[in-house]
Amino acid sequence: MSAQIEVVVGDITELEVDAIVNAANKQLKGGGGVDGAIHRAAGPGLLEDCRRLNGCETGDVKVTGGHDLPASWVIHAVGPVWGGDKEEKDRLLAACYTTALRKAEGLGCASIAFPAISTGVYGFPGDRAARVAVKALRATLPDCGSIEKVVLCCFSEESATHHRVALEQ
Ligand code: AR6
Repeated sequence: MSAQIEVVVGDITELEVDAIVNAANKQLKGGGGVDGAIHRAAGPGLLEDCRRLNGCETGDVKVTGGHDLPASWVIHAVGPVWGGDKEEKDRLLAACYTTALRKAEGLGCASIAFPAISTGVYGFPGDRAARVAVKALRATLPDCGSIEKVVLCCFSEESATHHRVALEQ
């Protein structure tokens, strides 16, 4: 049976899951938004780990430990900046979810939480991003046997509504 996907409103840094996903930048050098919150909560060791990873391409992910976070792992995903070729941006955003989920499976994780990647500073429309996320997760979960729970951790009620609507479709 495929894993359960649940929507919560809250701070991803507080979640007791095996892995949390970060909405990072290509340099993996920290930043604002959820990236800043994760680095603050994890402590300075996270940035030290990130510096050794040699950056990350858009649509791809890199893994570090969770340091002071409740989560054991941080999967740093680089979402696309909205604009230009919309289908290409959809593809890159979907790749973040697919690749992060496969990576979590490879780590033996049973639970993973995602923020709404690219929907803050990177400007991806929230409703469209939620549809892309849910479609990518549903397509990939059957191959990820270790994953029992996926949390879509939204930072606003509006974002949660976008994800709930996407899950109903
Ligand atoms: N927990 C969960 N979600 C959060 C949190 C939190 N603590 N804080 C913000 N969000 P953004 P992006 C939501 O801008 O668009 C950074 O500077 C937020 O409301 O964090 O992928 C990076 O370094 C929004 O819905 O990420 C990159 O340079 C979602 O997380 C750039 O921003 C994503 O917003 C990445 O931009």
